[in-house]
This record gives sequence, structure tokens and C-alpha cells, in this order.
Amino acid sequence: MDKLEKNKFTEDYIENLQRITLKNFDETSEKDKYDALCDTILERINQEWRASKSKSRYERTAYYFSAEFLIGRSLGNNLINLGIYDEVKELLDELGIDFEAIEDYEDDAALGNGGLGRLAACFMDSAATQDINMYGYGVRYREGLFKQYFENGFQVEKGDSWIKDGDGWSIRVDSDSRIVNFKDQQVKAVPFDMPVVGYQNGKVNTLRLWQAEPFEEFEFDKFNNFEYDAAVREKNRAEDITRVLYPNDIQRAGRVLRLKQQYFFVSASIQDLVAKYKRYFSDDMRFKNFHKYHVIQLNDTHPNIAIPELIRVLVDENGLEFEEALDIAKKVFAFTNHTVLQEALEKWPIDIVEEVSPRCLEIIYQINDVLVNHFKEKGLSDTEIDPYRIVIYDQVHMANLAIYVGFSVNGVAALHTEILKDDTFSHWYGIFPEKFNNKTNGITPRRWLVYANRPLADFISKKLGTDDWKYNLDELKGLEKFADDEDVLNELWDIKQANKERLASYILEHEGIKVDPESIFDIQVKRIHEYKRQHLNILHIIYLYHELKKNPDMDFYPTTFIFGGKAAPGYFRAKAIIKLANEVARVVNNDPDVNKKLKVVFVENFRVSYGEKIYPAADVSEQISTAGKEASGTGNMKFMLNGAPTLGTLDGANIEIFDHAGEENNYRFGATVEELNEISGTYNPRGIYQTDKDIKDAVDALVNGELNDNNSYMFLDIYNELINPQDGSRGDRYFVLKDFEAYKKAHEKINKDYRNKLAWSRKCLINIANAGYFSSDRTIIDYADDIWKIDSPNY
Ligand code: GL4
Repeated sequence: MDKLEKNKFTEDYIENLQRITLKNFDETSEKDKYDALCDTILERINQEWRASKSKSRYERTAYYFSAEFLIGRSLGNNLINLGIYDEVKELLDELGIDFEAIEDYEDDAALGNGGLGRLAACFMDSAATQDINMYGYGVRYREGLFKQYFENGFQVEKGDSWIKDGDGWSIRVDSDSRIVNFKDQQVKAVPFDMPVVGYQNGKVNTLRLWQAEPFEEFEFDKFNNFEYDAAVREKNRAEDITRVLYPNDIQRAGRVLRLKQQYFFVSASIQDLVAKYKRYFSDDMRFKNFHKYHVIQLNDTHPNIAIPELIRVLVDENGLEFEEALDIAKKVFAFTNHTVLQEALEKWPIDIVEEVSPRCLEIIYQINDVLVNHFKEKGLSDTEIDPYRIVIYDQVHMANLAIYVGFSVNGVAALHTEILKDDTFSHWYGIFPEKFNNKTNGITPRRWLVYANRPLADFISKKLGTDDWKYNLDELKGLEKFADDEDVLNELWDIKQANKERLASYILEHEGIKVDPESIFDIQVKRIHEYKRQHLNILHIIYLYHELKKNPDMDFYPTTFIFGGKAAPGYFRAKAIIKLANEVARVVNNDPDVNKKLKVVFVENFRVSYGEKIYPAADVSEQISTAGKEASGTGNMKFMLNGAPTLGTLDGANIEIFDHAGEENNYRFGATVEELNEISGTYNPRGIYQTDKDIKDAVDALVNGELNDNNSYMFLDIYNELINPQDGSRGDRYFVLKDFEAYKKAHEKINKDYRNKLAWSRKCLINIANAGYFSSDRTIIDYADDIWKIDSPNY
């Protein structure tokens, strides 16, 4: 911004502030100042946004259908991408406004659970930055992911009404409202558009989130008749549809309302696409060229009912034959799978599908018939066809639907895609090998480095002599030439140290725990799940605690173990893991024999904006899932990009991180998928427990009174799962005890290596230098080139 633009910005800002509040400047609140800033920025974006929209109208565009977009905050990120962050901060300073307080005022838009939703948000940022036409379609939940509190160490959930005071970044587009018909209900879908600003390139894509509303605010007759509840019943029923985000990560939520949500946003989005196509391509009423302009990426199975919905709209509302419509669908849909855990593969009972949209169920049967005929012609018997059926045992298999109709099926990391081909979907791979492809996940470097770790970003630009790495992350490779430059390594160490100090004060302020910034910050933040094995980490801390109690002078470099993450409210054992971590923290942190060397913190309400403070301050990135279970992981990439070596299993994208940055710069441990497959029949966790004293002592602490679960039986539940299964299974399904010894050894190595400051800093540097591959810019370009063929409008 030059001086003129700066003055104009300030002028506009003050004018907006006064206009929306009817107050004098010094009477306005933080919220007022935040709102006015959003308005002023939106005005700046408006022109480029409209230009991008009209330009893309006649160009091939990818539509990303996702039930989740975990955006977090937008203010800082938008300013960074517009290239005016420093200037605006300065302008506000001049007005006497505390910019950080304004940034902190913004609620996270937590419209997602974890990795899957955050990936969608990173993709939006990358597509805009790489000038790719990509339009996001999702749900405007009125309640985002619950807020997490701890009471007595137990997780307590509270609502997250993130838009109760308005939402500074959306534009309500009433004129594009659609009607969504359920079997027994009709609601209005109102779109709210959020701008997705590319990094300093003038491109603005759109994220369109639908909100469910009634046609009438209330029924006057009933009100007049003193039936007050009845008068607003329909309104509430409509609003219920987009009221809450289901708080399940990985697990499936088999509820009618959940399918209604899915159908709701998908139906509105499909109608939107078809209506616009008819408006701009009015000479193609048989939709012959529809597939040339549209590709729809289905983010996991949640939006898959879009397939019958597109066919419904084409057949019922536009007079196409079923076969014609199915042909179009086959060219338009592509499907991404995000997990191999069986409990996540959605299967909907047919009566629920019928209850939501009887017509879509009919169409699903029709598609299923085509599928069965196709396989019969190929000579398959009825039972051979069973695993492919879309409808079987009164359930609709949402993955089968998308794999059959879609032209592309992708996994999200190399190992994951191999598992899909060899195992989860091996039957499909046998028939349609050409549909399968891998797209290893990525993260946006703008939010996760340029914004979140300003000191490191400045350091990189200075060393490389350019800013280009911000949109071409492979350039980080240039840092490798400093691998043996002591000054540079020291500088890098100091940046980390300063970040750790910042996090330490934040933790003191928000968690009330004093941690030593000189200690190793060993961090595991992610959703709580048994397969992610936070309990392996905790058992190891219990072991360390025992060792230090026995020998307080033990040669041990002080370490702070930091946890963060939410458990699904209905997932008892995940909640038990949180209670356990909090209890271990209580015991360890209050024990003067050890608490100079060992500290444990579980940060409350981990979310995107907390992550922005945590990743830059990590020394060790814990990525310890059971091999084969974590499809990719993306937190692992955030740590790597911020210069933390990975302590990880051979799982998901960890493998690719080790490949790119070198095993010698990371800490790999634990059994491989093959090894686990091999022992799965004979694995005996109790045997390990009986022979390994360290493990026994740590596991026994769960039930011998050392730790207190306030009579919740939570620790007994974990104990039973590990060595005393109550359900006849062999126990320890996630091989926690199997990997314990290797995990312990890896920690010992870290504890030793960290003392060599230069050697450690070198590892950090090499991780950063090789993080280029994990930019979501690379991922999205791969989608655009290989799946969407987006650069060829004449496709
Ligand atoms: C997930 C995977 O668990 C995670 O490994 C992956 O990184 C993410 C994005 O692809 O998708 N799948 C589901 S379900 N939730 C996830 O976070």
C-alpha cells in the first residue's frame, strides 16, 4: 500500500466503524473494531472477487463438496494473502488500537472435526493461490465443533455458537437461495459466500456454505390461537438441519438428521450448479457439455448422495433419460477416501435414505441394477457381485456408490492408497485399476508458516534472498546449503527458543501451568483416538516418572510433554485417555522429586488458532499411530514445516516425511504394517506385560491406586483393553505394548541428541528444507492436473 492507499484505508475504516455503530470512535468496542475491519477488507476484496467469479463462469471448475471446512480464523490470513498485514497493523497502531486483541477477538470457524476438514480449508487456500478455479460447497453449521473444558481432568463439552454475534466474512446471497425437498419437509437453503483470497495474485475463489431456514418465521394462525410452541415448530425443524456439526471424527454417526444434513447441502449445491449452467449455457438443454465445465470432488463418503441427486435433477427437472444422466454423472464425480477404519465407511439403512429422499433411493436402486447387469455380463455370479453392490442387506454403501459411478478414486498418502488397492477396495481395484490414484495430502504454507511463524518466515526469506518460496515451497530446498553453517543453525535455534518462550507464557496464562522453555517441547496434538495412541505416549511418561522417582539424579534432559485434542463426546475410551493424561499431569507436576525435569500439560480446547501457537514451538512431533491406521496425517507436516523432527511410526505420510527429510533427521520406530499383519493371529499383549517389568509397572499404575480416576472406572477400561479384554478378543487392538520398547528407545535417543545443539538444529533445518513436497499447493496442482484436468477447458 502506498501512502495514498493507506490514508484511504484508514478513512474507510473509521467511516465503517461509525456507520455500523452510530458511535464516536472512542466509544466503540473491540467487537465493533473487528467488525468494521472485516467490512473494510471485504470492500477491498469485492472487486477482485467479482472479477474472478465472472471469469470462471465459462471455465472448467472443480467443485469441492465437503461436509467440513475447518477454517479457523480468517482476519490474519486474509491480510497476509492480500499482502497488507503489516500495513494494517501499523494503521491500527496509529489509531491506538491493539491489533493482537482484535485478532484474538475472532472466533475460530470450527466447521470441521480434524484433519479431513482442515485439509479442505488448506485446499481452498492453495487453489486460489495457484489460480485454479475451485469452488467449495458445504454447510454453515450454527454450532461449530464443541468447546472443550476440563473439570477435574474430565472433558466437558460446551456449545460453540460462533456466529451468534454475526460473521464478518460471509455475504448472504438471498437471491441464490434454493428449495430442498425431503420426504416430509421442505426447507430453504440460503447460501453464505466466503471469499478465499489467493496469495497476492488477485484471485478470489468462493466457499459457499448453506444454511437451512424455514419459509415462514412463524405461523401466525397458531400464534393467534395461543399455540406459541406450535407456531415456531416448523421454523425450529428447518433450522435443526444445520444447527450442529456432528462431533465425530472417523466414526460414523448413523442418524437421520446427519443424512438430512448431507442431502441438504448436496441438493442445494447440485441445484445451484444446474441452474447456473442453464443460465450461462442456455443452448445446451440436454447437458451434453455439462461435464466439460464441472468436476465434483467428493470429500469422503459424506457428500456421496450428490450422485443420485444430480441424476434426479437432470431426469425429473430437466427431462433427461436416466441413462443420459448416469453417463453425465460418470464423467463428473471423483471420490477421495480418507480412512480405512471400517467404522467410518458410511452405510445407510435403506429406510433412513427413504425417509430423507425416496426419489434418491429409487435412483440408487436403478444405479445398482445397472451395476449388477454390468457384472453379470462380465460373467460374475451373484455372490461374486455382492461386495460391489451399492444396496445389500438393506443398506446403501456410500463408498461403493462413488467408486462405481466416479471416474477417480484417490487415497491421501502413498501407503494409504496401497492399502486401498490391496485391501479395503481390492475388489474394485481388480476391475477398475485405472480409477485408482494417490494424492498425498499437504498443508498451506501461508497459514502454517508465513502467518503462524513470522520469525521463521523472515529468516527463510533472508537466507534465500527471496519470498518466492511462499507460493513455491520447493524453493525451501535452498536452505540445505546452510546445513553446516554454525551461525545459521544458531539463529534457527534462537527462533525456536523464542517461539517456545511465547508458548510458555501462553500456557501459563491459559492453562495455569509453568513450563520451562529450556526443556524439550515434545508435542502430540490431534483428535483423541485409540489408533493415534495418545495412551502409548502417556504410558511412556508414567514409565519415565517411575524411573525418575527411583533415581531423581538420573541423566535425563528436562522434557515437557504437551497434549491437545478433543474426544468425540460419545467415545468413552477416548475420554478416558484425556482423564488419564490430566491425572498423570497432576501427579507429575505436583511432585517436587521430578517436576524440575518432567512436566505434562494437556492444553484445553485445542483448535486451529491454538495450533498456530503450538506448531512453531515444538521440538519433537509425536506421530505414533498404529502402522496402517492413519491415512495420512497433516499435523505431521505442520510440525515438519516449522522445524520439528518427527518421532513417528511407518504410517501415513510419516513415511514420505522420512523419505524426503531423511531417517537420520527423524526418529522412526515401531512395527510396520507387514509385521503387524504377520503377528496379528498370535499377538499376546499379556505376555509382553508379564515379561517386561517397565511395561508392567506402567500398566499397573492404571489400577493400583497410584492414579485416581475418581471412580469413573476409566482407567480400568484402558487397562482391560490392553491386557484383560472383556470381549473375548486378544486385547490391545492397536499394538500399544508391542511398540512400547521401540518407542522408549527412540525417546532415549532424542533425549541424548537434543543436547548437541548444532546437530539438533541441523536436523530441524533439513526438515524445513525438505517440506516443499508437503505444500497443499503441490497437492492441489496434482488434483488439477491428474483428476480434474482443469487447465484444459476443451477436455
Ligand atoms: C482423516 C484421516 O484420519 C487423516 O489421517 C487424514 O490426514 C485426513 C485428511 O485426509 O483425513 N480421515 C478422517 S475421516 N478424518 C481425518 O482426519
